[in-house]
Amino acid sequence: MSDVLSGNALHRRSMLGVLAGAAASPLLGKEAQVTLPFDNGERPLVRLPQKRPLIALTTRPPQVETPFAVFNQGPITPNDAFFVRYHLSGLPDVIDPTSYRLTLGGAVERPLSLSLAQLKRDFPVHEIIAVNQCSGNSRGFTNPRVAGGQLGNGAMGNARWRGVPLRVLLDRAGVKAGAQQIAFNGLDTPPVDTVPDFVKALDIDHAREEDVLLAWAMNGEDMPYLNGYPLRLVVPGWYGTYWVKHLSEITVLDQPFDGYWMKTAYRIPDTPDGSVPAGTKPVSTRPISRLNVRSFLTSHAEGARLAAGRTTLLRGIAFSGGEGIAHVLVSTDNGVNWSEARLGEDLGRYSFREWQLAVTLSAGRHAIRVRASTPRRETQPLQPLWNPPGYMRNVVETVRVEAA
Ligand SMILES: Nc1nc2c(c(=O)[nH]1)N[C@H]1C(S)=C(S)[C@@H](COP(=O)(O)O)O[C@H]1N2
Ligand SMILES: [Mo]
Repeated sequence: MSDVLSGNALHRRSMLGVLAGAAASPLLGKEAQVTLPFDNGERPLVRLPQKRPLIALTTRPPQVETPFAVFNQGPITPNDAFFVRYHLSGLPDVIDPTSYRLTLGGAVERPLSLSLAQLKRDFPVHEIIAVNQCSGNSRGFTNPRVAGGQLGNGAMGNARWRGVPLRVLLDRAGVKAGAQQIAFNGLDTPPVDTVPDFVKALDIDHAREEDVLLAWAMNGEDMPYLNGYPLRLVVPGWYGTYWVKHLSEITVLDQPFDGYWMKTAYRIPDTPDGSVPAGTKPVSTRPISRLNVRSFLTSHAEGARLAAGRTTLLRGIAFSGGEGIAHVLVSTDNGVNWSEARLGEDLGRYSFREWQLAVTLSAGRHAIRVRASTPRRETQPLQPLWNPPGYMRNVVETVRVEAA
């Protein structure tokens, strides 16, 4: 029985309800619904185990995004507000932390089978703050529209992850010469045999980088059930698809992994920026990898009203695929003039970085735009990039406000 399930009776009931495939409990009343700012953007708010009400995309499997206002409350996304994404409806109904084992096998000298207690006790512990963002975050804004989960901007979050570096376990097992990739499998399963199990792979050199973790804690607590209890892969700087949850099986391969979720799904056009002209098909594709740079205004929502002629503090967040943030520029006149925002505390190169800028706006409507860049000068495009799966949106955002 997991810590989650052995908690209070209410928790236990709702967890089992979700895991048995019952609908997540919808909220009632006026607050039950939100509208994301694109066509067919009406979404119910739902309650899932260990979560506050979040914006539902699907309930089976559970897929929810974070209400955007949460990102204005600090650079760390609280566990109970963190988004949830699953592909397969077969979630493990009970995970017993005493019988749970992580296996590491394949092209190694000494295969491992480790309990959670051993993982926590017998290896060096490493912590990192990193953004987990779904490749399809913001897909609902894609124009022309594309198939896939129509997400707003809430399929991302920033947390402090604690665990053991994968490299340490690889060294303990002794990777054989000629190993090429490492495959990762979790405890969730396909509902029917025709759907391929969710397995992801990393190149061996990448898997050996010191920041790639097998994490059991998130923001100082056990991994929330729906974020991968008891152990998940953390691949800082890379899209969430690689961050395999309920991780149970690691396999060292002497050839590239060719499972569906690498060979067919989660691929982007093999062009420098991963895009193709809107509505066209790529000639060839490659697996998605690093996050591109993004920034958001979090202090003011579309249509917000503020006082004209007075100082207003604009605030927001920025992040990149592992380089940190060098500059955030803000325009209050739809991109004609730009001012440099002041950056908040540096929590590491994979983290959200807060920014703020005091502005005084005259009466009238203003289009606020935010543009971040990295130390190596990667910056956000002024026009959206497009690709058929609707991945990697990072256009300079525009929020219209009214000063009066
Ligand atoms: N076992 C398992 N791990 C998974 C997935 C999944 O479906 N099953 N989805 C991946 C995808 S696409 C994303 S974006 C992240 C989301 O992490 P979260 O649910 O903790 O927010 O989990 C990844 N890990
Ligand atoms: Mo994802």
